[in-house]
Parts: sequence; structure tokens; C-alpha cells
Amino acid sequence: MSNTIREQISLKCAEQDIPLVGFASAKSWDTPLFDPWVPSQFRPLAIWPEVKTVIVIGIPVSLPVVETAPSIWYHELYRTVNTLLDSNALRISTFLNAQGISSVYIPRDGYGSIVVLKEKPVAFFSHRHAAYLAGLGTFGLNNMLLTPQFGPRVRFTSIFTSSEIGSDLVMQDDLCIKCKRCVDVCPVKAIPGGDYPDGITNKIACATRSEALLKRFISPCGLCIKVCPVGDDRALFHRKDLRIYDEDKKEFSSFHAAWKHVRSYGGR
Ligand code: B12
Ligand code: SF4
Ligand code: SF4
Repeated sequence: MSNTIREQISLKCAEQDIPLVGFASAKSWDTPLFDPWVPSQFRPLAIWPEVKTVIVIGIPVSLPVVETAPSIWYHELYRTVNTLLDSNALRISTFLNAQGISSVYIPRDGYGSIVVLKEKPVAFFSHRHAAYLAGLGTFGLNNMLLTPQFGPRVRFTSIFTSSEIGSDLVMQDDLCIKCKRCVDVCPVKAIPGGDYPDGITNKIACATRSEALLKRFISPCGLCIKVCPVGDDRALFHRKDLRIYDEDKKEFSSFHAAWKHVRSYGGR
């Protein structure tokens, strides 16, 4: 029965072109894997006591679009991926409910607005930790969950289900190569670059930048996910050579001109 449900969910995701899906037992939050760990009130069982398994789905943001960030193009992609995440997660929970398996979806962000986030830069549930426990990737110095397929260029959401589906294995090998490109590129020095927890992002600095960009319809910033060398998407888009991001490298001037053009739209 449980295997069948797992297979059916994986098939549903494939049908909806969702490339990443993983499963984590709700109980796995109760075994801290690093310190500080997810505070108890943020754990699935504290949020919905019936939950047995957390299903995590991931949809990528395309690298060539992220390369134009901050831009109206990335702003629109971000909004579209968010809508897809929410609607697909809702569809999966609806599908499970129709089979008599009570399930609920969690919104991909869940904070309301950037103004709210500046005062309280946390949401009631962390999808990064869910994706980590579901074996989809490991944390990088940029505080994002890096995946083998897309590095940090993937967004997540979760579905809580009362079905006992089992857990995928947490990924053991660190994907982050500690190159510190993310640290150096951040325009507001929000990423300390140290080990966890010293390396936790200065959330207010990052959110304040995001708020300024939103006024011009070109949020979020996303530079720290653009430059990360991890992810198979770099091969797909022929972006293994990271010198492309050095504005003084003349051989990449056609890319620089394209990015400049896109960046000149969508705001002042
Ligand atoms: C709030 C938020 C922000 C804030 C704060 C960023 C941050 N580092 O948390 C701002 C606006 C700055 C932001 C920016 C960005 N974000 Co954001 N953000 C979120 C959001 C909505 C909530 C995160 C959260 O609050 N989690 C809950 C708390 C409990 O977990 P936590 O913050 O990780 O807390 C840990 C520690 O800080 C500590 N802790 C926290 N509180 C406490 C309290 C106590 C008592 C203790 C002991 C410990 C402790 O322990 C926790 C566990 O280790 C999530 C979506 C979601 N709901 O998960 C997206 C999310 C994390 N963001 C995402 C992204 C991509 C970004 C950006 C790159 C922007 C962009 N979209 O291009 C930047 C990157 C910033 C960076 N380098 O960190 C993605 C990450 C995808 C990935 N592959 O990992 C997410 C998951 C959105 C999504 N649905 O995919 N974000
Ligand atoms: S999103 Fe931009 S401002 Fe925020 S941490 Fe990353 S590079 Fe810095
Ligand atoms: S840019 Fe380098 S240091 Fe930053 S998360 Fe990616 S691999 Fe790690």
C-alpha cells in the first residue's frame, strides 16, 4: 500500500513536470542533525499532529533567467514558479484526499509580504530543512539547499500526509565546495561565509535589499544562487566557465550586453 502511494505520487510529479520529489518521515525532525536545529514549534508534528510523512517537491529557476537578476524577467519567473509550486502541491494533496488519505499542502513561502518579513524574517515551516531531510540536497554557505541537479537554483514546497510512506536517505556528501563566490557577490554582505551557525544569513540585510528591489518590480535579488558552481543545470546551459560573470572578460561581452538590456526594464 505505502509503496503504491509513493509510486503514484512520483508518477503524478512526473506528469506535472516536477523534477524533484522526496519523502521524509515526520518523526525525522525529532533527531537534530546539526545545532541549532529546527525549533520544536516549526516541526511538522507541531504544525499538524496527524502528519506521518512530508512530501517535498522542487521546481528549478532557469539559470539564464537568474543570470539577468535582479530583473523583471527573474521577478516574473519567481512568481510563476511559486504559483506552480503552490498549485501542484495543492493538487497532490487533493489527489491523496480523494483516496481517503488526509493531506494538506504548505504554501511555498508563507509570510505575507516583504514588509512583514523585515520585522519577522521567518515562516512557520522551513522547506529547506524538509528538502534536506527528504534527501534532496545539502546546505551551502549561501544558506540555500544545494541539489545535484540544479545547485541552489530550485524552489521547494511541501505536502503533509497522514500516510506512512517512509523516508529517503539524507544526502551524506556535502555539495558545497566552499568557493565563497556567494559570499563575495552579495552586495550587502549578508552572507558571513563561516560554518553553521556563524554562517547564518543576515536576514534583515537581505530582506531590506529585496524590499528596495520590489519597489522596482525586480525582486528577489538572487545573486548568491546565480554564481554557485554546483548543479547539472550549468552543463545544460553551457555555463561551466564562471568567468562569464566577470564583466571585464571581453569574450563574454554579448552576454553582458544582453543582461544589461534586460536589466534596464521593469523599474527605475
Ligand atoms: C524568510 C525567508 C527569507 C528571508 C530570510 C532568509 C533566510 N536565510 O532564512 C529573506 C527575504 C532574506 C530570504 C532571502 C532569500 N531566499 Co528565502 N525564504 C524565506 C522563507 C519564506 C522562510 C525561511 C524560514 O523562516 N524558515 C523557518 C525557520 C525556522 O528556519 P530557518 O530560518 O532556516 O532557521 C534556522 C536557523 O536560523 C535557526 N533558527 C531560526 N530561528 C531560531 C530560533 C531558535 C530559538 C533557535 C535555537 C534557532 C533558530 O534554526 C533554524 C534551523 O536550523 C523560505 C520559504 C519557507 N517557508 O521555507 C524561503 C526560502 C528559504 N528562500 C529561498 C530563496 C531561493 C531565497 C533567495 C535566494 C532569494 C531568491 N528567491 O532568489 C534569498 C537568499 C538569502 C540567503 N542567502 O539566505 C528558497 C530556498 C531554496 C533553496 N534551494 O534552498 C526558499 C526555501 C523558498 C522556497 N519556497 O523555495 N528568504
Ligand atoms: S539574495 Fe542577494 S542580498 Fe540576499 S544574500 Fe543573496 S546576494 Fe545577498
Ligand atoms: S557559491 Fe560556492 S561557497 Fe557558495 S554555496 Fe555555492 S559552492 Fe558553496
